[in-house]
Amino acid sequence: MIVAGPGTLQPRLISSFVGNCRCRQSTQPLHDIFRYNPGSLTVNLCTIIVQRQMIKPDLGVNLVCRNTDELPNSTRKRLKPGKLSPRRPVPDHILKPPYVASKKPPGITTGAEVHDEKGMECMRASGKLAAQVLQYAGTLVKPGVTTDAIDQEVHQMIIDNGAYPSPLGYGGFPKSVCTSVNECICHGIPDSRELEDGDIINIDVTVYLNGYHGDTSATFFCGDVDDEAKKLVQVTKDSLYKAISICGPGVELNKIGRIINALADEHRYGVVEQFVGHGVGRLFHSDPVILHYRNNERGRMMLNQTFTIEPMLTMGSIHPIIWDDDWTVVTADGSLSAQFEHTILITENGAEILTQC
Ligand SMILES: [Co+2]
Repeated sequence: MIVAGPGTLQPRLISSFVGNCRCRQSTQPLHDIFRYNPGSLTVNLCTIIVQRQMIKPDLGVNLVCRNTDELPNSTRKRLKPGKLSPRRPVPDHILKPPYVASKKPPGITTGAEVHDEKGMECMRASGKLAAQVLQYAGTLVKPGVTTDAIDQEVHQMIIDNGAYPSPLGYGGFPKSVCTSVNECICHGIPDSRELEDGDIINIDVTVYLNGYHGDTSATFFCGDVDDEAKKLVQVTKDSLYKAISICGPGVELNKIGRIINALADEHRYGVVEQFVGHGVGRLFHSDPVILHYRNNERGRMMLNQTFTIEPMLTMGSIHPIIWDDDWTVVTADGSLSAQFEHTILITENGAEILTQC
């Protein structure tokens, strides 16, 4: 298949699940930090690929875990890791993506996901299931509920529907869903932490059904959430829908980042740069890279193509710090972060949101 998109992932691919690498605060341009280097690459779940050597030397400067519990101007406590439950089994009859059995980190493929009729139907089915699971997961969000309990329910519902929870075993990710609470930007691992009144939590669901991934996330309120946090969540959601509204065949991909960044600017929110949207379909992560911030990257949307848009907006710092678990990404200053995500299909008339109930 000939692909005209931003075409190649080189030299700076990013995708939406990272791991085994550390992010850092930097004054360097993003492209320097995230230059793609096949030799030094470790890919993980959802959002980046980084050149590890460039990242590691700064580890000592930017604390991976901070000692201070309190956050400035807030009664909220910093997020801390909880305990993980054992890995949940998946029945033999469920079709598993190839990366599950492989010991190697998942690779990145440079082809766009452009589908024939059958492929589009499969994408609609996996997108719909992902949306249903996400909607159900949202009903579980209440004070006192652990993120592990949400993982348990999500895992069971996906399996009951004959699908595989895509994050489980992707690059070593230990759970079936990502739960990112408060200052967690993305890739939070479900654990023993109980949700608290006033928390916000992003739940990111990806299912693998009949050989196709559907990927979606939303940020939910736990109990009584303050107005500032509510507004961040609403603007983040609005930015996703605004971006989707301009999509269509031949449209430049960089319009997505421009429209999201413009809305964030209006409200003085930050746009996280290191984690991006991605092609999705037969592969969990592929071309194109979808940048959510203002950029001039080349590449256009193609008819019958599927990819995600998944902006992460913050109230303060956009700099990510990754915990020792190699997954959990939090804002450097502990400020809140919200995210919404849909898988979309480029149609003749624009874009169809596949991850809708
Ligand atoms: Co994604």
